[in-house]
Amino acid sequence: MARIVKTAAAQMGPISRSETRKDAVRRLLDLMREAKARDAEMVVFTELCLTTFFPRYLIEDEAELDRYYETQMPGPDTAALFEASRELQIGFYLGYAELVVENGKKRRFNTSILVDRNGEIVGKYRKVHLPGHAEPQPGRRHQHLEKRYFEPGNLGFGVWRAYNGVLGMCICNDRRWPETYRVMGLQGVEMIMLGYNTPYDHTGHTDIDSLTQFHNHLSMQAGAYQNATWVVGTAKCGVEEGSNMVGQSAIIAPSGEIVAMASTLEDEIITANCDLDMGKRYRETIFDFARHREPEAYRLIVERKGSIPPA
Ligand code: CDV
Repeated sequence: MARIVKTAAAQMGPISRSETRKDAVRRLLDLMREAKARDAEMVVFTELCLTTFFPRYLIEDEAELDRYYETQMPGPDTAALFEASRELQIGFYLGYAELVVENGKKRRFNTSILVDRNGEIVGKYRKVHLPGHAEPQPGRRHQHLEKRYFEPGNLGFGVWRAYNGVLGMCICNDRRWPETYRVMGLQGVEMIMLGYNTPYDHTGHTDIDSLTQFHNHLSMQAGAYQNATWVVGTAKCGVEEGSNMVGQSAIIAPSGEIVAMASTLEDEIITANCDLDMGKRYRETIFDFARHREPEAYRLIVERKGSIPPA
């Protein structure tokens, strides 16, 4: 029997700094209902989708900073999403800032969860590749202080048996790193879900920044093709508190082809019928990892330190 998962990517337009959690959840619920109306069984929300992208600010007051984080999931404001999931029988991926207290110490992560069609959390991921800086950078119009507000994820790149397949998660900057996809690819992943907040001015080098859209799709399409997996990438986009962020949310097949793409910079649902068996043709031929990968050769090269001839 074909394993088709009708999947939605729920792109979000900007969330202003004054918008409350309840406001954001209301928008997510609208998107979820629209996804359901289009027969989707899973909806992929974006990174940090409950608040504005707060790492652009230097926030020195701890109580103020804490307000951007969830200390429980579901919590009082997010419970409605889980209830709607159960009621509508639609699952979701959700990105949020997570605050946990361990041994009396606050720990902060940029986190995503995978929820099944009964509103149960089946997987959790914490962002590994944190971009930006720990200290504000002089001369920048917008800061990017993820290294200040989060620690690198400590859960690895797991995969989960769900939706009749093998699913994985990552978050935003992770999508630019081949290791992200490959670690999940080696575990047989069939669909990777991710959310992103990508400002156009992220490097400060105009020649690189002008390629932001190209690099967005390049990373996800390459990751999909080279690991024979679906990739569902969902943006928070548009001009958020003066920061201009890329949209182009996309559903990408294991061929590397984009099969659905957002056309606005606002809240928008796109959908595709994702056949989880599609990656098989690639995994059994060009990307048959067991037959064609050469891990011993990779190890020798990485371990041969100092082997670069002097200039
Ligand atoms: N939120 C992110 O991780 N954004 C990064 C930008 C800063 C480079 C991204 O990779 O899109």
